[in-house]
Amino acid sequence: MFLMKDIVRDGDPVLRQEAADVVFPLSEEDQQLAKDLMEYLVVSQDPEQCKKYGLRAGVGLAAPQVGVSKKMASVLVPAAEENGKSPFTDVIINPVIVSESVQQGALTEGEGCLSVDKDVPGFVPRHDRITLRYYDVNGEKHQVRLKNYPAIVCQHEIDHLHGTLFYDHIDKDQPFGRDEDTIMID
Ligand code: UDB
Ligand code: ZN
Repeated sequence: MFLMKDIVRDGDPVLRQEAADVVFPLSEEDQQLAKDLMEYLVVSQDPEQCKKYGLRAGVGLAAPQVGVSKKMASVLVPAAEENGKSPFTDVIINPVIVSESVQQGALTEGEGCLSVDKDVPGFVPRHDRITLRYYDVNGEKHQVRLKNYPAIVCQHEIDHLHGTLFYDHIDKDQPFGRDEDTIMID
């Protein structure tokens, strides 16, 4: 099981690398990685276990964040955040955003990251809606349409697979500046 000590922090070059495609069928090692990435989220979202293991409650975790430069990430959006409409939970492998809305969206609270210990205030403009194509652990291909919070989480995780961190998107001169038509998502 992953603990905070296993999570790679900003400054480690692995977080800036382009991750490699995952090969199917998954090796034993990659299967275990998929399980562990999801387990971290499940355990960390349980208040008791979160405290017991000293975790930060996570909604997504990408393989490079545990030092593995492969295109794999787990996403677990808790029910309350799903907005009732586009729930999303899976381990996403070799994900590609095949289309995206012109409409931008940003989290009201800004973003943080399990790999970034400091607070970086500011809006992180992203696409409000995306069509995501990915493979699951069984090698099955999925194509899903996501919006609002689940779409933001997936874009954050996919960024990790390309060496991008959330604060790269924050306007340095006007961190809380935004286009008139950017939707705010809580
Ligand atoms: C997070 N957690 O996991 F709505 F149970 C953030 C951290 C950086 C604050 C730990 C988070 O948003 N927690 C959360 C939210 C809920 C319900 C809940 C926990 N990430 C994931 C990450 O760093 N992945 O690489 C940061 C998010 C910011 C926007 C999307 C991902
Ligand atoms: Zn992150």
